[in-house]
Parts: sequence; C-alpha cells; structure tokens
Amino acid sequence: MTTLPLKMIDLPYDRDALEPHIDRATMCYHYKNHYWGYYSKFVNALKEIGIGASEIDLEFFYRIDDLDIEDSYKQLLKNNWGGRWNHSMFWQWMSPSAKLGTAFKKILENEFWSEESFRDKFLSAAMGRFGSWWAWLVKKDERLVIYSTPNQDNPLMRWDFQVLLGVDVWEHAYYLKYQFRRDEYLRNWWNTINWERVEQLWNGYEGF
Ligand code: MN3
Repeated sequence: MTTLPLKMIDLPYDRDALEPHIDRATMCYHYKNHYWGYYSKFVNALKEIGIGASEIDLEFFYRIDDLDIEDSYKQLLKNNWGGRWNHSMFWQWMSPSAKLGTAFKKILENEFWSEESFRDKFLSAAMGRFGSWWAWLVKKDERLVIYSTPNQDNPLMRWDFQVLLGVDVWEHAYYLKYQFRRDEYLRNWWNTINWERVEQLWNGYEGF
C-alpha cells in the first residue's frame, strides 16, 4: 500500500504567476481558505473517528462506505478527501509556461480529431451541470474520455481510471474576477493547462 502524504502541497508557482487568466486574489483565497478548509476538515474527521495517516492511500475512497462509522462522517470524509485530492492535483494542472507537446497532441488528435475539438468537448462538459462540479479527462483502456462529477467527487471514487486533467467549476474558483461569466473563466483557464503534467499522467506517473 502506497500511503499518501497527509499534507497540503505547496503552490508550484507564485500566487500571481497565472495572471491574467487566474488572478492573484482568487489564487490566494482558493489556496489559503478553500484548500485549507478541505484539508483540515479531512484531518479532523480522521482524528475524531480514530483513523491514522498510515491508513490513507488512493484506495481509501473505496473503503469509506465499509467503515463502521455514522453516515454523516462518511459524507464528510468523501467531500473533504475529494476536495483535498482534487485541489492538490488542480494546482499542478496549471502552469505559467507549459505548452502542449507533439506527442500528447497526437494522442489528443487520435481521439478527438483536433486540439480545438477536444477543447470544445471538454469545455462543454465543464459548462454543462447544475450546481458545483469538476470536469475531467481520464485514461480508460488506452483511450481518452471526458467526464464531469458533482461537488468534490472525482472519477477515482467510482472507476479505476487514471485521471489526466481536471478543472474546478465551483464559483469560488472564478467569482472574484469573472463573477457569473463561467465560460470566460474556462476559456482563459485553458491557457494555463500544464500539458507536461497531463502527459506524465498519461504515461503512468502516480503521485502528487
Ligand atoms: Mn476549488
């Protein structure tokens, strides 16, 4: 069992490094308040129910339902494990500099015909739910599939797929700068995608 470090990851760039697409104020709030909130609630819930950090691995999701605890604790663990994992990955799915490399561009074109058509499909999944959610690109049987999941859920909770890319479509991810203009946020976020990380994940990289 590979245990996951029970800590917040540092932002791999400065708070203003993704300007003008993601502004400094949003980055500060998102990281310090929201990410911290998921992390601390998860850690506190573990303490309250007496689960040690050494028992936390990627399969922990699947075991939550079998734990001998109250249902409200199960939901609390899922929400905050999800929030913590999703955001830990999200910070690394953005970069001030990474570009789509030739190798992964070919893989995208194989599945979606062109980078533009992939972008349109991914962004329409990211636009298309009610409430708060995430949109995902996953690797399933050597192919690329787009999903979205509500709340802080993610594909790991239901399927054993390699998650390659995800975008936070909660209002807190864009409201300070974009207000209700979710589509503008998503189109600008597109310019921040860390394709290098996406390609590493496609190639089997596991980790934070
Ligand atoms: Mn968020």
